[in-house]
Amino acid sequence: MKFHILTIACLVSFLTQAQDLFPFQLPKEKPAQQLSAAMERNYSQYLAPRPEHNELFSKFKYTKLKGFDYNDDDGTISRRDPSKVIFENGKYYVWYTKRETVSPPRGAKLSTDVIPSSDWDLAEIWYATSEDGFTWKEEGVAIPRPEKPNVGWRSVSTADILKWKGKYYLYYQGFMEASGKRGDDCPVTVSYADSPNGPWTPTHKIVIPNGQENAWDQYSIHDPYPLVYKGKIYLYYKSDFDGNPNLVRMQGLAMADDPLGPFEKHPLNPVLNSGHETTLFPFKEGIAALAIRDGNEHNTIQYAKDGVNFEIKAITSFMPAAAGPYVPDAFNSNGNGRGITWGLSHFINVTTWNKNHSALTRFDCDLSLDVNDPEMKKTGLYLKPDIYYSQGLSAKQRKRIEEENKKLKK
Ligand code: AAL
Repeated sequence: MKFHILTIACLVSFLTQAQDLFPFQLPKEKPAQQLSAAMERNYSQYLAPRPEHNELFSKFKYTKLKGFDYNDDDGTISRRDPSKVIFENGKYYVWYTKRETVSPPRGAKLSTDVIPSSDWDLAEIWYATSEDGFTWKEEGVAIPRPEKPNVGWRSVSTADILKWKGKYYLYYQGFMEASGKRGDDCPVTVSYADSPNGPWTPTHKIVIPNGQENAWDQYSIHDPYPLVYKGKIYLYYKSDFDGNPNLVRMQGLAMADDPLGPFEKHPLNPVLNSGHETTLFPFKEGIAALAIRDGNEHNTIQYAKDGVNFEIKAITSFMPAAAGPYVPDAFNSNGNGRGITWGLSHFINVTTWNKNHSALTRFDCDLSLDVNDPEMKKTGLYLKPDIYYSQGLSAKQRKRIEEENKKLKK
């Protein structure tokens, strides 16, 4: 009898355990069984349990653009920080920082009225148009540097575009001293026009001011990025703070009912704890964001149902720097954001430091609810060993390792 009871008990425990084993086929929905923390979040945190079905996961593919000349990469011409791409008058438009100077950047100490301190010093906002997004025609300057002492007299850079009630607004960083003299300090100003071809009227006013003393954004307001959301202008921006060498970069939100302000900063700022430049787009009823480098959550794609409280929805790699996507519904998503599939971004390390300049590039991805491109949903990156070795140990690190070896042998 004892023997029988034992067998039955073993059988029952075996059957219950068997029931709880995680199935061979990955269930689409969270299975009703106890899960490890990793499996729990695989179902609760991401839009789908596998990246192929996760609408906010994508890899990124890059294509060299045609139509931009860089003076044989001698560092005297730079193009960087593209705006969102918009489609108007039968073609795509983009705005970007263009520096054309007598020399490459030489750092704050060596900078003069004509020698730039940084890649975005002594710059202007230019624009280009394209029929297909691959070949671009540089059309000319949209925002020149204004006369001293107007906002941006030293440099205007890093623009982004808003279309609101039939008018166009360019928001951009306005420097009043060479970047690097004291951090990368600047506020944001705005110009407006009746057509994307201009002419642009500068307001000469600070529209997104620096934060008050001791606030995270007291010195810099970077990368203004306007979207229309819930009938309002939601302008995301980045600030760098905590002073060198602890510099940290996070992103905040300022909202307005009128493009010329007043903009009210969100009380919960910063709303993204990671990312360098700002790249966001309406997605379903909320807003999605690319958090590229910097911060604990670098290399993630995030989503906030309310445009404010962002959560990680995908982890990826090789993200586009300073991306300006083509966001067809940037200004009219009406709570049904469709996502993005391409845009322009920049490479800042095209050459060596003494010929430093940046170049615009095209990126493609599938972060769209309307496109299903399985090639963009593969997580692997097949990089040649050279790429790894080019990011290899520094001389200082080699020295540390030598010391460690020596210690062992003593
Ligand atoms: C960029 C942006 C801002 C910074 C500098 C130029 O990538 O974050 O624009 O000021 O670097």
